[in-house]
Amino acid sequence: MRIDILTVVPDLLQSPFNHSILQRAKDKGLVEVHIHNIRDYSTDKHKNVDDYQYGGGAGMVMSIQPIADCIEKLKSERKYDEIIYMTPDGDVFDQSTANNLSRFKNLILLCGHYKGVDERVRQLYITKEISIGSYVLSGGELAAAVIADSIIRLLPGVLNDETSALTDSFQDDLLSPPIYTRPADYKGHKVPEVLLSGNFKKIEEYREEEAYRRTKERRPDLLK
Ligand code: 6GU
Repeated sequence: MRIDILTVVPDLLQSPFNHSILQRAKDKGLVEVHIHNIRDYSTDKHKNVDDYQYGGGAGMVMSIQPIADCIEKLKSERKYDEIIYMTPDGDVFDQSTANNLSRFKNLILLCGHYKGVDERVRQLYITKEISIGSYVLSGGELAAAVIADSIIRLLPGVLNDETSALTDSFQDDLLSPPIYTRPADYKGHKVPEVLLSGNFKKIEEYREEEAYRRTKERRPDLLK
């Protein structure tokens, strides 16, 4: 998979992709992440990327020209499955969207900044709009990192234990059960006996029950 991220703050996106699982995915050649600085595409003599809003009002609007030129260049090089605009008024992101996007080959993520992009960018280029929740971020960059992470970890071969993405919270609409590692007794706080029993049927039952209990308590909305 190839992910192209368009931003006016490329520095914000360097670090997330150079660690841990995402770094390993890149090293294994399973994903390429390309960060593009929208400012590099500005034909304005001051390399401006934003301007005042027509009709008046506070806040700057990202101009169409540099974004359009960047997207046109990318589109001339390969076919994109989705061109996604990161915006608080988009569809709220969830695991099923992550699953769907992980099947694609080429994605563009456009990060909004300031008041957002000129509406014509959305009309002409954007095929999908995503929000990561009902709160406002300073820009779409952290949201783009969130969705890229959730997609990349689903690509076959990225996780060590191939089944481990399948047992994630949300993957079957349930939260994960509690987990423990050594020691079995920490200052009198003990690991549940069943997990030490070696009885795999009992262990599976315990985990299912606990996953259900936790979901009912914390996220009853997932059970509907
Ligand atoms: Cl995608 N962008 C911004 N700026 N704020 C958000 C968001 C995106 N999702 C939730 N809040």
